[in-house]
Amino acid sequence: MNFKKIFLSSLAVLAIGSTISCKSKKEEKQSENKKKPNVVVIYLDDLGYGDVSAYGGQGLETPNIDKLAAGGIQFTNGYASSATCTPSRYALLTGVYPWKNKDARILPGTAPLLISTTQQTLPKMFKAQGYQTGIVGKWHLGLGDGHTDWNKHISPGPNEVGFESSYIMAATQDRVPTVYIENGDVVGLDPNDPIEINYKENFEGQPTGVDNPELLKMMWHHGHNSSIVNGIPRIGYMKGGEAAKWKDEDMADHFLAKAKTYVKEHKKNPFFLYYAMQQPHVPRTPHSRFVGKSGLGARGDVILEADWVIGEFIKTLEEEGILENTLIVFSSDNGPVLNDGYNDGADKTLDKHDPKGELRGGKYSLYEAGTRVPFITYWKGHIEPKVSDALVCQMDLLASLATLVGTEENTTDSKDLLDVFLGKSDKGRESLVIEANTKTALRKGDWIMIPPYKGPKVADQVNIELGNDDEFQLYNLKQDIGQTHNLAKEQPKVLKEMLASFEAIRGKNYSKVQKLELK
Ligand code: NG6
Ligand code: CA
Repeated sequence: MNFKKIFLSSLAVLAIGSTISCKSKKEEKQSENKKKPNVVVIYLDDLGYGDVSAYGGQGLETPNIDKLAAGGIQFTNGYASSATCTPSRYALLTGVYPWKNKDARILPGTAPLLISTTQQTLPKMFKAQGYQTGIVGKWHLGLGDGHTDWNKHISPGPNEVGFESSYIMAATQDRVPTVYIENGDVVGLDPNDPIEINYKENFEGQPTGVDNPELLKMMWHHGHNSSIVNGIPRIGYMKGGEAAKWKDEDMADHFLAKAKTYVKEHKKNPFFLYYAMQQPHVPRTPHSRFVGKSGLGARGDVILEADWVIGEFIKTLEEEGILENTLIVFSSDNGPVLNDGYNDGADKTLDKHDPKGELRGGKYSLYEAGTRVPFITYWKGHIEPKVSDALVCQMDLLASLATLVGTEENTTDSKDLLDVFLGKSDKGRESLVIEANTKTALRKGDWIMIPPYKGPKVADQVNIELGNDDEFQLYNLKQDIGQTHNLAKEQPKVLKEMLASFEAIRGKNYSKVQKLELK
């Protein structure tokens, strides 16, 4: 026997063997990955607790959202972290309380990226587990370093905080720049017509909402009187970029087409898609198919449009054969507002419809309607449908979805409530600090405590009760969902305990700064 020969041939066998086992391991991993559910977060903008018929909303039918509610877990105590957009989106994507970041406030279109590129995020968590990650829709978390040249590649942005593909509007529909941005580049930009943006002063000779009311198809009520795009006056000044400007009435169809394409192109392997729709935020610009459909004016019409879009999107998941392997989370970034700066008749055409439902307040408010929003988890064939009164927050999705995809997140603020989101438990959070314009309040059990805050009781222009009061406010939400009876004086012991729990989360220093003291 030639030992050398035997040695070499056994080496060859070993080598072939290890290639085979390597390959099969890879295949194993791939097939394991195939079984992992896709996750889609459908996130509306300013949709109220009473805007969805499944939530008791009157005078408006939202059949497609209702289907999600009827076939999934419909949360009645589901919260955005905040009563405005930017902080809520920050909490959703980072799992961190937004009041821990002093810049997490409504951002202008020129603001720098609010999320640090070193911070953990929902899409980064998914990506690390082999997921494909994408965003379609509203961003409003800042872009670049704050000195963005919109004619060059814009970075950092969603692609630098975990989204492998992004198709977004930078801020809001009422703020410039009014263009779509795909993976950091303005879509359809003509280099001979560069975009200039300024939030302080106008560009010479450019018409504005204040000076040129004759050019407007939608009249402004407060703010929103700078540059005019498509006959709609906006917040901020913009010059150039004509070919790239979006058509407001087509935005819903446009984003829907992008979301559908994303699903079709990524369905072979697990994906996380954040679909951030623009409705019913101002300016409310329903496609002509929906104009007049609700009988409640433009706000009702864009809610019907959004509901239709959701139906179409779910149809796509079904047609592509992945609905049963997709967990859908549906929610809204903050509560409702009627007149948010345009005379679009939203406050005149309500009939029986009350966007805040039985709740008090609205967008911008520390009362319930500011942050308590429609919140649904739906996973066909995997979730036993029910209504859950567990206390949950969008901020909890990071820790919870990490568990879903087989990893663990070391988080303080984001709680792992996967069992609650999948309907296996009703044990939600013990407590939650909610936020409105950097002011905070504590929800714990059935109670909510709103510390005394200076400021107007009712926001001037939008006509919404903000929650400011000279006294502590304490409500039992189980008995008094409309927050009509302040129990702070009748229940001093509960109030004391609530303040202690609040301070345990917010820190004693906050109380000191706010001069929160029990008499
Ligand atoms: C406010 C705007 C409001 C809306 C909001 C942001 C004015 C007077 N009001 O400053 O119209 O754009 O910001 O809404 O400009 S959010 O849902 O994105 O937080
Ligand atoms: Ca919003």
